[in-house]
Amino acid sequence: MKPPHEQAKEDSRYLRGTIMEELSNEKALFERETTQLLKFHGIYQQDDRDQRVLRRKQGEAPLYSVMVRSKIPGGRLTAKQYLVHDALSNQYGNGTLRITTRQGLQFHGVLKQNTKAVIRGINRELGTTSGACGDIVRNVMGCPAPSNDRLKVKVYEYAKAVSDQFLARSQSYHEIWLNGEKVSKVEDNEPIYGKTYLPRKFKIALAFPDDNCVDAYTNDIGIVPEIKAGTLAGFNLLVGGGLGMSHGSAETFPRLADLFCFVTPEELLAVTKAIVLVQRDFGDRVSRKHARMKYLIHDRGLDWFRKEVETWYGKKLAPHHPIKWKGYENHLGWHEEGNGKFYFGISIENGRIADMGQVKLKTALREIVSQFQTLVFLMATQDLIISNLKQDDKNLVENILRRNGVQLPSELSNARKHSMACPALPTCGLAITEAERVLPSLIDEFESALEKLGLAQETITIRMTGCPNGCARPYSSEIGLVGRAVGTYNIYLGGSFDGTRLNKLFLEGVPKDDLLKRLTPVFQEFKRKRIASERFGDFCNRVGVEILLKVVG
Ligand code: SRM
Ligand code: SF4
Repeated sequence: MKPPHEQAKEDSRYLRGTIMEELSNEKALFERETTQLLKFHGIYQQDDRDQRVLRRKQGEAPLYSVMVRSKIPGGRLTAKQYLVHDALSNQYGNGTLRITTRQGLQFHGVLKQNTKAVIRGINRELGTTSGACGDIVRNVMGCPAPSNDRLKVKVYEYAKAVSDQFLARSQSYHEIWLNGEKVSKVEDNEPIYGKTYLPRKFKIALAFPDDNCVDAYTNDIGIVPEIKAGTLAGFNLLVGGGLGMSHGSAETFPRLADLFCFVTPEELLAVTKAIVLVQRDFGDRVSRKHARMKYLIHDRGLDWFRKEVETWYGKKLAPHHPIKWKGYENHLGWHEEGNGKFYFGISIENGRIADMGQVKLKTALREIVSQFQTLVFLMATQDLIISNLKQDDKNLVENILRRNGVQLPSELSNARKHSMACPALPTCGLAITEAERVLPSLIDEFESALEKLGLAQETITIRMTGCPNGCARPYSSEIGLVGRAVGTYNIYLGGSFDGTRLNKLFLEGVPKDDLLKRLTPVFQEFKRKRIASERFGDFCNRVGVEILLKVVG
């Protein structure tokens, strides 16, 4: 007998379930079984956790709404697509938009009865929410930096082809959200996924070796192009990355992907498909905590995995080539993109696009995108690029930002520009404690502490999450702050700046107000004992957490 979560997928008639019926009832919430299917359509049912306890005391039901996530391969949006998200978030959401750590865009606070209007609005501009969540291949990430470089354009086309290959083929999305009726007489079928889709979410990212801004090693598949003598020789593939874990459960852990094989451009689609099929057939469908491909590879070994992929692919795989990583770019500020055009990377604190007090970020972006009809590129660092601008536009763009109280990247500290937090409270149902709402003030404190030590120029990645699931990728940062209990965090140290090494647990259960106090001696030791221009993460890794613990006392 199948476990209930697998049986539910099988019985859902390719993700239909009773979504259509429930959309037309009066209830404020979807039924529990339906919420699992809704994820495949890009929707999460949530309730306002700030109000949960009070409402319970008053005998009222939780305040339900949904989060809707747009799936945006490579984070690329036309001006119209960006503006429709902006308008829909005002009309149907909580008035904010949130750039995700996988280059998606989220609406929070959408009432059940408005879900369809939001999804229709997105699709009208040729966007989609299908496959943004659920046990399926999620948004395929790629470096967002606009470029007219012939090879980069070509590589992007391959990334798009990989993304397209894994789109759901079922008509259920169209039926439920767009047409209300069957669009095709052809029987539904999912040639890659089958009726039960994948055992768990599946993530793919493409990164150039000179810029790991998408954190390729934290994905189920990382795709790394190899350019030789001005031509695209092929791609090195990484497999088995993933970050989610649970506190106190040693069988769950973050894992970086292994270098796996080298493929020619012609082989890329077939080999990535074979990898997904191996995970489909052998991934754990009983325990969802153990269902990601990283556990399959960890348990059975890379040699076993390779044989299975070769069986599906029908050929031997070529060994991988060495990759020389050169860092990661945050793409903030002005850059040339070719053909006399420029792009501008704008830092968005924790990805939240909102008008708050004097800072009218959302208004400013709307004005810029409408006036200059710029393309918009969302970054895996929760920031945003506007592109296709002329030299003469530069001052005008900066003036719009200034007029709306938005700081330019050059005016922000390194600590702020290199930090990320997940949404956590009040929307995330899994949050143990705060992240997005407390990181900005924590960064204020970090800024002044680093400045006092003469370390303000250091670029140190600081990432915070409200639980151990790892949505802001805290385990691949130099300082990871992971919610442990209400108001307390585990501190992780020693990851590399470019995301090619995981950090290690340093201290457990530190109250929020003590975080800086516990880290200051480490910063002081770094200042005293770093070698030449050694980075903070490399220093912590070289010295080791055991020695650093003695420093903290
Ligand atoms: Fe995540 C679940 C938000 C990137 C690992 N994640 C969730 C949910 C949907 C909570 C839930 O299941 O009820 C969060 C919704 C919160 C909210 O209110 O919006 C949530 N995850 C996010 C986002 C929005 C965080 C952000 O700051 O941007 C990111 C959306 C990306 C996107 O556009 O698709 C997001 N999540 C990630 C990443 C980072 C990445 O993929 O690069 C990870 C770690 C990498 C990985 O997958 O291993 C991540 N999220 C998880 C997990 C743990 C998965 C695991 O293997 O154990 C969960 C929980 C789960 O799946 O059961 C989760
Ligand atoms: Fe929610 Fe945890 Fe992800 Fe933060 S890390 S968004 S608290 S699931």
